[in-house]
Amino acid sequence: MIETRFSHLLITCAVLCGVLCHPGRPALPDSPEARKLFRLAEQNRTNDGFLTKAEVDDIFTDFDLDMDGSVEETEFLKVWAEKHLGTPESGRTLFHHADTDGDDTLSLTPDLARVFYYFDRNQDTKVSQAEFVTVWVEMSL
Ligand SMILES: [Ca+2]
Ligand SMILES: [Ca+2]
Ligand SMILES: [Ca+2]
Repeated sequence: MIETRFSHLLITCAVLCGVLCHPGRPALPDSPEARKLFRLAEQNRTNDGFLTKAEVDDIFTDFDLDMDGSVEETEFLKVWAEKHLGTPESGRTLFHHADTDGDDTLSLTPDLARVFYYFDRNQDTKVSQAEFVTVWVEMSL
């Protein structure tokens, strides 16, 4: 009886360790926030299950609060918090990964063009939910 309980405890520990020790490395990266964002953005123009470049640009426009054509870190983190997209740390990390030319602002060119190219793993000019979530999680780590 005690031995059974002990082995249950061991299994529970092993499962917990597996989850806790590799929080960023599940077999398939997943993020409920990214999936929610994808679903909302994906339907913005064509409700076809894929994000087009125009739909990705619309996400950018959502973040550009003062509509000056570029997204500063403060704008990004404000919208990030409003949309409940995750911790401020992961928001900051994602922002700086998306800022591909390192000038501390996100712009349509070159940043968003490069980000879209990066999202579109199989180069079919549209982004599936799996592609979006995978790259989103990679960029926020
Ligand atoms: Ca779409
Ligand atoms: Ca702006
Ligand atoms: Ca930039």
